[in-house]
Amino acid sequence: MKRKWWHDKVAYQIYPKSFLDTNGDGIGDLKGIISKLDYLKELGIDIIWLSPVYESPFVDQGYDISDYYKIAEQFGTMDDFDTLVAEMKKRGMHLIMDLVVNHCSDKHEWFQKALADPDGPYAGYFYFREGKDGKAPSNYRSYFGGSAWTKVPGTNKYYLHTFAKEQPDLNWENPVVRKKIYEMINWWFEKGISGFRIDAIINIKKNLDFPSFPADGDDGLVSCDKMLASAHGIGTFLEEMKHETFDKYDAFTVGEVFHLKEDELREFIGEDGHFSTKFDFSAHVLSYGEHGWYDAPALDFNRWRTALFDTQKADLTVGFEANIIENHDEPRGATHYLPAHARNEAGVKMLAATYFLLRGIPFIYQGQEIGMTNCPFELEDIDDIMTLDNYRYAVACGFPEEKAFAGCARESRDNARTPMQWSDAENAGFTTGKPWLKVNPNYPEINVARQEKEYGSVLNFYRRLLCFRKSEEYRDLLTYGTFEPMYEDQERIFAFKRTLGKQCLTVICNESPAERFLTLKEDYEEVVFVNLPQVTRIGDNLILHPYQLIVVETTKK
Ligand code: ISL
Ligand code: CA
Repeated sequence: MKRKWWHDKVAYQIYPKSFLDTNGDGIGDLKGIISKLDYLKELGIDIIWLSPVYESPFVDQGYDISDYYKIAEQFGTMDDFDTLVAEMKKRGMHLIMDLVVNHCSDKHEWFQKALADPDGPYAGYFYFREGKDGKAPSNYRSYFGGSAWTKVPGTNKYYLHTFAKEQPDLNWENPVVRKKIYEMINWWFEKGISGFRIDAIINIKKNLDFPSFPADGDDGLVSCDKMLASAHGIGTFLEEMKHETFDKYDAFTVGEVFHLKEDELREFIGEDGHFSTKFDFSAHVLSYGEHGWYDAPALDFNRWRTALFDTQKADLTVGFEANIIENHDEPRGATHYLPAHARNEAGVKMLAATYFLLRGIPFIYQGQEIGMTNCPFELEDIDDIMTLDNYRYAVACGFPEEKAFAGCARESRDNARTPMQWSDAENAGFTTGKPWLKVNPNYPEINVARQEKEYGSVLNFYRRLLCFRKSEEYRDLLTYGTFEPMYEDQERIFAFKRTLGKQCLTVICNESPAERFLTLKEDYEEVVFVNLPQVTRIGDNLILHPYQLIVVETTKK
């Protein structure tokens, strides 16, 4: 495998609105990020993924862009951005931006011009289609609820939006649109960034017949996923984009790719794939409810382990996946992936190690490194458009309000978006003003300042874990080593082996609340990494304490 500069790197996602506010307006900003670069460097971060900072009406928190060439004034100025890039360069860090080009904001100049002249050239930047029998062209439900078609005022035409109505989908079939997108991408590269995380990218290829499908809900609509699944030929767009942009800059690109067909893996993340890597969402999708978030199933250990292991096995000869525990669209991993009995410091550390010693590029989401948890919300605390939609849908389906809300709150994207907990000062040290979103009330216990001082804190564990991953001794093994599941017959044991040449590490985690006795299948050299100080070994047997993680150097028996 050709070695790439990003293979052994560790990334960190910043959700700028919630990271750190420096001017008291309750909204995080670029200056806040700049002031914490040393903190991130010390944590062991090489790459920062910045969620959107472009000008936006913030209907979907910046994922609705009204000007791709401007920084949102809430976040600062283009000078601040240039300073951020320069300060990161100084520290040997790389910045990747969020590329949101499936759709833009309805306030974008292109869409405004399209509305002003629905038969003119700008209408061709979007999907404007005639209605049928006084109704929308087809029966798609958007991801954020309701029809994916909204009427163009004063006409019989509708425009397509797979997300909110304020996020019209861009017409990738139009070569002028593609050219403008590539120009914009290259403009950002010229500013010194190293790549992109690429939003909702599977959505760019539509089935241009826009057929209706049998309804999958009481609303008579069907998820727009159904139409997207019937579209073919996305690879042509992705290859063109890569050729016109990423290839020229040796960029690192991460696709937000859901629902990949099995035979497409190599095409997407193989050596000459469309992207450097893509996120592994196999664990996340286990919680999709049949009707939305309110009937999301509880996490099942065996399904979770199998999902992650299957990805690892499929990837081995193909490429690298980006491993995440959580992101800005998901509940907090410390709550979501751990059973109630393991929601403690040892459990959080164990979870980190299960992911970060896998093969792939680790991505940490802000606050994960201190074990931030889901937040106790009331309905009026919720900001997120998707949570509110899931709640309304659940109530419309006849679920009692309280139960509907409890289900949606558990899965809410706002869990990840509460302000970063820096200290036990008011508002967790995030702002001196009124935070834009509720601060998790557990900030006096869970915060950076406190964990800096405690040797055994989650934060210090993350630092040690990243050091271990990047140590001279194990870096190559943990980057390029093969993956093999271990002890799969053992309930609630998550274990795997990484091997490179003669070197072998076996990672063993006890997810159960009880002590476990494990007879090692291999010759045991030494324990090289742990989350609990005490390791009990009797001959070839290990006694695993609840939530214990042990990494042993082993040799084949
Ligand atoms: O959030 C999801 C699952 O939890 C997805 O359905 C998500 O909406 C989808 O993956 C696309 O997400 C991305 O694009 C959206 C934006 O709201 C998300 O924040 C972003 O990550 C629209 O731009
Ligand atoms: Ca601010």
